[in-house]
Amino acid sequence: MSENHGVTRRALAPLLAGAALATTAACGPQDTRDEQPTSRKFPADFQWGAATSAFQIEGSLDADGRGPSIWDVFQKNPANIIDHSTAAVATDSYRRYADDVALLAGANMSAYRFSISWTRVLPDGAGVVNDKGLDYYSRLTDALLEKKILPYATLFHWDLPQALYLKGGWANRDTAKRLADYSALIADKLGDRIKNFIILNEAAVHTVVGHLLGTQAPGLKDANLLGPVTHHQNLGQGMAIQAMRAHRKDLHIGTTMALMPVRSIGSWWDLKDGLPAMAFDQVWNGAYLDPLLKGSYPFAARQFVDKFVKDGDLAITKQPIDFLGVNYYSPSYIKFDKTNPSYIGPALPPKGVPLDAFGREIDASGLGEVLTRLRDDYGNPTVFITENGCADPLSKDDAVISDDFRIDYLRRHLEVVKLAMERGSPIRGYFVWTMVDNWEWDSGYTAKFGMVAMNRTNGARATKASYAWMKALAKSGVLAPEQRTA
Ligand code: GCO
Repeated sequence: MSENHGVTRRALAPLLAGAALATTAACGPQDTRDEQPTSRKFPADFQWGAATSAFQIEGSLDADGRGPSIWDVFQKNPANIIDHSTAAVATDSYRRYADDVALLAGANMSAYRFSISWTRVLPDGAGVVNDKGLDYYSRLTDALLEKKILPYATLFHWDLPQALYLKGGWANRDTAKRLADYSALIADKLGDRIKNFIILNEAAVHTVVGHLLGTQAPGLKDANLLGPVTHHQNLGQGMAIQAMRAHRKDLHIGTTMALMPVRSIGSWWDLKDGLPAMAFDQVWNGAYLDPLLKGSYPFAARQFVDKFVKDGDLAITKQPIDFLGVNYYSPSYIKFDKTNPSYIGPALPPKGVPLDAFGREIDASGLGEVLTRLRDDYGNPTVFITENGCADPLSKDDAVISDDFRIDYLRRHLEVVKLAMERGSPIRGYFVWTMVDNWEWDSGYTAKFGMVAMNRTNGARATKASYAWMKALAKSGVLAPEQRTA
């Protein structure tokens, strides 16, 4: 299997640019020196954490009454997953969650972002509640709190109940209501101890990669779904926030987006490439930011969502949130493409921009761009960086334990975070993606994003260099400057 296969099979539309993406091995380094923050000390109450999602770590897919999700079905077809693996075991976290908590505590983490599997709790997506599934999250929560680690629970990280998919999935407006009911149930059952909730994870990825490119579940390639799937996720999110607040007043509710600065490959005055880039920005970023924070859709998104927006919907999508979760990996480059009906084509980044093993450009300045935009154009919401990280080289079977490239990547992005804070962005925490190498969706086990490696034969965990680095950082709150080896 070629490295490029990994890139092209993977999520983000702008990265589908072809062979040249397979050129570099790991996550750095970048030659240009970025602007540095004045102080390298983060506030004492800044949250340091790691992020995961249920389907990527839990395994035990049939245990204790869990129902099937669209990912259960999708992964059963080996052709859908690069290494033909399944998530049947993953990091075995359903059984080994105590190990995960010990690793978090060992790294001085004060927060943990995980997701709740909708079908563990509601096997059919609605209706009968599976207490054993709820119990798992209750045990995990207690174990975290005992170690003084704050739980941040994501409610929907792409694993839609198959029963709801069979009724139309996100193309069906009713799914929005189902999300709200499920969210209210979680607020009711777990809101006494979990106070921080993230409604959606990266709705843009789920829309585009799951329903247009078809390389993630549910594996559809239907441009007609862009409108309903986008809008019904936004609507469901608004309804879920309202429903949770109606159940409990003491929750901090946010949502997580995959925000990417979109860059035209042309000069700033070159509309030929600039207009497709602006349109893509509105489809990828604006179509989720605007309905939540402004109560509207940007022009390009309106072309496909308008048909599905009913009177009053935008008053529901616009909800006050306690924080916005930002997942950042890379910027995207766009050019005019006459072969694509939308004229939006992925482009290669300028020469010299390094790529990580996953084919993503390593460019921390893009995170700064996103944070500035939230500050200046979106009312400066409280932000948590809910994901950031990079993969070990894909070609290696074993994890890289001396992962200096990851330390370098994390440090560069944290410098940007600190600089943004000094310039007025209220950023309250940072979650590394991820703690233990896990099952990376259609890339299976080939992409390893963890600070901890896992032996897939016996489940044993081995910490990488980045783990020790994060441990020191979370303890001191001081971001060490780059260590240059002579
Ligand atoms: C995403 C998801 C994660 C991924 C991570 C690494 O951003 O795709 O939230 O589930 O595993 O981003 O690709």
